[in-house]
This record gives sequence, C-alpha cells and structure tokens, in this order.
Amino acid sequence: MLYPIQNEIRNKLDLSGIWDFKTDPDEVGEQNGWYNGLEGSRPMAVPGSWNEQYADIFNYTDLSWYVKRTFVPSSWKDQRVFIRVGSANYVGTVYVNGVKVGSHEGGHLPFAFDITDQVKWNQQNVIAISVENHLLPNRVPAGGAGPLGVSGYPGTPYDFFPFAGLHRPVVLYSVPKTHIEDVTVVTGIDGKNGAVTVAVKLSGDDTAGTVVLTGAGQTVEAQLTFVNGAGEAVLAVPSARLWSIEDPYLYDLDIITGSDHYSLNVGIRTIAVQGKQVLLNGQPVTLNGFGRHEDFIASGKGLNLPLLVKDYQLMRWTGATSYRTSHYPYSEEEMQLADRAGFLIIDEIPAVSLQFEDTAVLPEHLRMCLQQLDELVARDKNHPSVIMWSVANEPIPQNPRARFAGWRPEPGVDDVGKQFLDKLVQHARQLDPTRLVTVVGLMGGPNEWLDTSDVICINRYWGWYTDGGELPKGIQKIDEELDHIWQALGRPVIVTEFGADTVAGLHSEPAVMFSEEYQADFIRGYLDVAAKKDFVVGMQVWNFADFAAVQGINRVGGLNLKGVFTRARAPKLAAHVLREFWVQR
Ligand code: BDP
Repeated sequence: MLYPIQNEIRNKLDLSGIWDFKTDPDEVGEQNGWYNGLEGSRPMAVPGSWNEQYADIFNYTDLSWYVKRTFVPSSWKDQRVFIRVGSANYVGTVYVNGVKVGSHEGGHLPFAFDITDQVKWNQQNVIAISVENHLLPNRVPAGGAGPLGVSGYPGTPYDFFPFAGLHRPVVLYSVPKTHIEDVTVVTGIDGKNGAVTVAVKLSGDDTAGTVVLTGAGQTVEAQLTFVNGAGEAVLAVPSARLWSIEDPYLYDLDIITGSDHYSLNVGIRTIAVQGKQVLLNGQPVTLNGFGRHEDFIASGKGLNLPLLVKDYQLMRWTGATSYRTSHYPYSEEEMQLADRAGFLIIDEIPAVSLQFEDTAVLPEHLRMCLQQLDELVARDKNHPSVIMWSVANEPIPQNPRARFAGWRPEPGVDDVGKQFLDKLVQHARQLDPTRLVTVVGLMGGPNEWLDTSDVICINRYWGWYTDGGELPKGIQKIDEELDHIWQALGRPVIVTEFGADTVAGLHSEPAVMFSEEYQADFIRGYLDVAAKKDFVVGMQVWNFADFAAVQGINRVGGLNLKGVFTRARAPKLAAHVLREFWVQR
C-alpha cells in the first residue's frame, strides 16, 4: 500500500479540516440517507478522535457519521481517483455521492477505494464516512473486561482509552490508468557496496520502466521489464552511505514507467541477530527508548504533526534512539520521521492483551491478527527504521495474577496460546524474511510463548505491581530473572516495558510510590542492572508520556501516569535520569 504523493503525474487532495459530524447510537443513519448530508450536525476536526472534542461524547464509541463536500480538480479527469483513509477506528464505511464504496475493519491501518465511477465533475461531491468502535470481545484489540484488573470504564482489557473516529487524514488521490500499484525495496550490503532490490507491481500493461537511485553524490540506474505486471531490478551502489542511528542517510528512489512516476526514500541497511547481539549493518546496536502511545490532549489518537516533531525532539533530548509502536501501528508520517531521525522501531499490530480461554472468538481474533499483519507489512515494509515486527503485546495466560507472585517455578505451556502465537510469528516471517519478529511477553507469562522470537521482549514491573514500595526487592528480581531468561532462551533481550506511575510534582524522601523520586530510582535501578548484562540489547521505559486510559481505581484522573513526561510534555525527574544514562555516559 503506497503512501499517496503529489508529483507531475500523480495528484492528491487532503480533506483534513472541519467535517460535519453526528452520532448515530440507534444506527438509523444509513436507512435515512445520512450519507447525503447530516441534519443537526456539529463541527468535528479530522484527523482527531471525537472523544475529547466534546464532553458529552467522551465515553461514546458507537456509530457516528462524518460528512465533507469537495470539488475534484478537473485535471484529474483522465485518471483513476481513489479515496484513502489513514485510520478509522474501528470500522469505517465510505459513501461517495450516495454510493457505498466500501468498508474496512481494523482501527490503525490505511485503506483505499477506487471511486472513479462515482466522482462528479464541475460540482461538489458528498463524501460521508461512518465510523464505529463497538467494544466487542471478538475484535482485535478486544473490548470488554480483562482479567488483570486494569479495565474500568469504558470496558477494555487493555490499558489505554478506546479513542474513536477518523484518526488520520482522509485524502483523495489520482493516478494514471496504468499505474504503479506497489513497490518493495530490499537492501543488502556487499563489502563497501550496497545492493538495492526494487520489485514493482503494475496495474495495467506498461512493458518497461526505469529505477533511479540518487544520493551521496551519485546516481545509479537500472531497467525494469514487466511480465504480467511485475518487474524487478537490482541496483549496485558503489561505496554506499549506509543508513544508521548516527547517520540516517536516505537515498531518493524514482520509479518511472511509460505512464507513471513514483518516488520514495531508501535507507540502505541490514538487520540481524547474532548470539547476544542485534546487528545493524553488521555492527551491534542497542534499542534504548520507550514504549509510547499516540495520545494527546484534545486530539486524542488523531495525527498531530507539531506534537510528533516535538516528541522526536524530546526523545532525542533523553538520548533515546528507539521505541515500540505500543500497542498498534502509528501514523505513516511518524514512520517517515523515524527514517529521517535514525530511530529503530519495533512495529506492533493491535494484538494487545489476547486471551485464549474463550475459544469461540479465537478464529475471529486470528483472522484479524493476520489481516492486520498483512496490512502493516504492506504499509511499512520500505521503512529502514522498522527493524522488527511485534505480533502481540502481553498475551495473557491462565491465572495471570497467581503468576505475578514470582517467576519461579516456571508454569506449564498454555497450548492454545502457543499455537496461536506461533502462527502469527510464522506469518510475519513469511511476509517479510528481512526483518526480526517478536512476541512481547507479560510478567509471569510462559517463556515457551516467546521461544520463536528473534529477540526476547519482556515487560516487567517488579517493584511496582509486585513488591510495590520494595524497590530493592524488585530490582533483585529483575536482575535474577534476566539471567534466567538468557539461560532458558539464549537470545538477546529487550525489556520493552518497565516503569512506575508518578504524579508530577509529588516528591518524597524516602522515595514512596507515585513520587518522582520513586520513578527515578526505579528506572535507575533497572538501567543499572541491564548495564551489567551483555545480552540485554535495549531498555524501553514505560512510558514516554502520561496517557489517557480508561477510568478505574488505579488510573488517577483517567490517566496512566508512567510517563517520564507529563501528558503536556513536561519532564519528570526520571527524564533527567535517562539523560544521565543515554546522553552523558
Ligand atoms: C502493561 C501493558 C501496558 C500497560 C502497562 C501498565 O503492556 O499497556 O499500560 O502494563 O500497567 O501491562 O502501565
């Protein structure tokens, strides 16, 4: 799925702005023709979640309608016209001039429909999109209560607010009738040279094309020959300037066919695991940084470009060079920034808090996990920053609470969960053999669930959810458990979550839970332990910033307060601790 671009052939019209909006709790909109226009609508910003834009719909996640009117430029007349929605959480249905053109399930990945036959020229077109985020148990992520006690109101087994709406831009774009439908770039290194393989899929019958790679003072070209719409070229790049954390160099790649032209950035790099290490371009790297959320005041999970730029600046200020897109795919614009900034990304599907007891919903869960993996890999496969696919976050074993009491003795395998997770890992590897794959494990979860991962990713809260207030005990447990995991699984480890809820401005000596000192000590303690272990290749603090969660007794003000920055992006003491470790050492 290519990102739409504007150039001398292709066109794009971004419909971001204020749309007409109306909730439809009784689901009567379709039969009453709301796709033609909304009576009694109110203004709603797109992109953006609807929840924080109006107080009366803060907790509303059911059906709603958005309508926008637009002309389509007449210069597009000889081309095919598409509507593309960056993200509609959870089901989005699109109508153009009264015709239902398609529906898409899954809240965080783009979808597009060909609307060439529906477009009206020289007059306004009515674009309507209905969106609903019913919190149903058969969805991914599932709605409803969870067994860990973090759920509250609205009911979710996962620990973030179920924001709903059009979260990313809606664009119209046009391409020639015979156009480049897909491009897959794979890079390799051969001594000092780079090898860039470009596979191109066409819709239509061009027979030949050219690929041109420009950058680092040189231009390399190769010819493409299409057979049944598919062509591939390999570019040898002498003395390639490799993409790395320190020098995230991007080449420009142009694909030119008889009728079309598409461009994208390419970073030449390799990623692999060897023994205790993750190797970027053959050199060991660490993935220090954060688990994050797309979340901000008023915009909710909506794309917020100034916030993105600011967050990158703040992450760099801490010395971070990596993060996980916990717990769903982030915006395409964010992945483009990661490419430019030299960040290493663990890219995650929304398979958060999967449960395996209710076997009736498992086929649906599997279908949606696989679909979202397909769509995520299709969207992000050309980003050099993306180095690992995460197929699940904290799948939940039976009796999770009992398992929290301690990691010893090791619990038995939960076979249903194991089979499910193995299928996801296998599918991700089939889709993309060039990147690493992982399952992010819950504290107390069975190690057997992780044993197909290339890198062992674990979330740990010793000293918080267990042994709260007894930090030395918690630190000792993470110390011992890391060694145990290395002995059991023998692969590099990233602690993908560790942290403590902290009320900004609350101070105490001695450090008590929820104070800035406790969070600072907690993070320092974990980082000190990790620094002694050469198989620990990354520490990702939970969380970069405080974020909206559902209301419950352990979420003060409806927020998860584990951010090292507040929701408004003010640093807590712990942010300075990170600088000590990641910038000053
Ligand atoms: C982990 C989850 C994460 C939560 C975090 C927490 O992966 O989504 O927000 O713990 O409890 O269980 O803060």
